[in-house]
Amino acid sequence: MALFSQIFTALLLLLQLDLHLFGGSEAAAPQTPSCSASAGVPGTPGHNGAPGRDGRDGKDGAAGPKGEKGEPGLSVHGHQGKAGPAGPPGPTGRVGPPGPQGPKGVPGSPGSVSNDLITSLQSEVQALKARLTVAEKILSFSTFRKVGQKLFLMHRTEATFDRGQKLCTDAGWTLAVPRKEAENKALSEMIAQVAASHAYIGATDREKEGQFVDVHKAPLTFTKWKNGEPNNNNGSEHCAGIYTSGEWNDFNCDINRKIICETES
Ligand SMILES: [Ca+2]
Ligand SMILES: [Ca+2]
Repeated sequence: MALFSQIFTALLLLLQLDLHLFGGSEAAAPQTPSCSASAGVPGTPGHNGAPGRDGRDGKDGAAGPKGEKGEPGLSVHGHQGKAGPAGPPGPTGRVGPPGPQGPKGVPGSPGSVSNDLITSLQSEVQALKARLTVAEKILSFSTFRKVGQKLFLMHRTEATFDRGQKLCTDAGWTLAVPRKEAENKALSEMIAQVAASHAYIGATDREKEGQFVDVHKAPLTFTKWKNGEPNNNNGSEHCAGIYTSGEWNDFNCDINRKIICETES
């Protein structure tokens, strides 16, 4: 039995020593009260072990940001690829605002109008101008009467005997001279129609006092003098006139009075 206890104690010592050599930091095993021993000297730290083996691969990470668009690629022969087919036409756009006025063009070359055509056109223009002139003159007359083939026209303005004659001749007519009662009546009615009292007629005794002649210097074949006329009042009445009553009087030629012209229709 004593031998067994000594063996057991020796094993404990060996075990304790082994713990100090390989454990280091472990606390010393409790000693049996029956054995007394002093603490051993700490051993020197051991060397670092060899690196361990690589660990297993980690899980896939999140997708990174989208990269920038690259340059067009080149074909295998080093040339840029052909453009694709044209796409379908797009919708018609809105009508834009009018553009600015363009520069003035150069004058065109003279045409090749024949001389005959020019002459014809000039003739037509002259004819139209003549008709227009007559039309304008007709418009200057306020009223007219037709007796048989004779047409009487009263001018819108009053004038002296000489001025009145010119107004008539400018239109291609003459100062009216009634040749019969129907014509004399027509003139008196025209005077009344414009609310006038009298008008000149184409008869004068300027060349020989008391002998009245018409505008063609022919003796009068019809007269209707008022009683006591022509009286050549003050020695200055040489131009005949007619009242609304149809009666005649010799007047001063320089006074403005109604003017009636005549023409054959
Ligand atoms: Ca007279
Ligand atoms: Ca008189």
